[in-house]
Amino acid sequence: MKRIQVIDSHTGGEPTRLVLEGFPDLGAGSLREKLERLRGEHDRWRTACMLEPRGHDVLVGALLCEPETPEATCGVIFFNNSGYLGMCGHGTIGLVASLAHHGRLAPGLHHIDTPVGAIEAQLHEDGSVTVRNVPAYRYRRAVPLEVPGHGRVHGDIAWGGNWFFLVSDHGQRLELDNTDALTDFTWAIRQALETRGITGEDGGEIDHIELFADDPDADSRNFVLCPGKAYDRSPCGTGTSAKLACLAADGKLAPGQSWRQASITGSEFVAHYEPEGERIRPYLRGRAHISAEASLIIDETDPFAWGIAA
Ligand code: PYC
Repeated sequence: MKRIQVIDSHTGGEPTRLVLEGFPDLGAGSLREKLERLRGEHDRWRTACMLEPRGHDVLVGALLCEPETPEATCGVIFFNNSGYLGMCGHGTIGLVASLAHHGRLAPGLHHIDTPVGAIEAQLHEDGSVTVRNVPAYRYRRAVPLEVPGHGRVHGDIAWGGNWFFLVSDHGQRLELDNTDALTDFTWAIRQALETRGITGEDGGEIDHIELFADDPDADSRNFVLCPGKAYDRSPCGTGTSAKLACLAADGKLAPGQSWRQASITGSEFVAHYEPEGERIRPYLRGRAHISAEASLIIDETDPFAWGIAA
């Protein structure tokens, strides 16, 4: 029997499973190198935690790692049902809330290393967390895309810690009772991007699709399709960062000005940015709640010990 110690939380409805102990030793080196070792040599540990019967499509995993830099409290590698994420905003908020719940972290400022760079997280006295994300930028503006069965849309390509295609002229209804149609539509966009070879800078795969609409209570509402085809129940921290980069590039949001980004479920992040050379530095504030402390058990005689793979 193998045991994996986890804490489950959700940030604005989007779940995070923090792995505290039980994964194989990933050896020395940078978090990028450790991620590649996990992907190349030990990926079944991800699938055991993320896929059914222990996990599900919506879940994001966060593997707690040793810090890479001296000032950091910890390092983290994010993953989900389909693979690995560069950064994860809601997951960072979940990580901080879970470590605080476990008595490992107190209110204050914490440096955290990720495979795509160092970030900071401020745990506030009220339990909310402000994430200072990696720098974000818009790579291309209003890229036309013919989506089979749906017609032409235009999207910005932006980096917020993952690559996003951000679409406003979609004609879709962004409501919780319409998520099947939104999933089909955004999946068709993702496939069309792939078919046409449209990527982020340096060929980075655009694996998150983000739709926007007006919201009566916030500055905007989004629907974000994640790489494994589940939609984000939170406003998506990296997606909100990508949105801030586009707003900044269009001169529609000033540095320091608040942006309230609502999700399709009605949860919210409050965000702002600071200019940083050609890029912007996004800040996102949100709140996570703990939902479970558990040991996942991997019984080698279980035919689905390492998850039900598609
Ligand atoms: O909050 O950055 C985020 C995120 C990425 C995928 C799911 N959530």
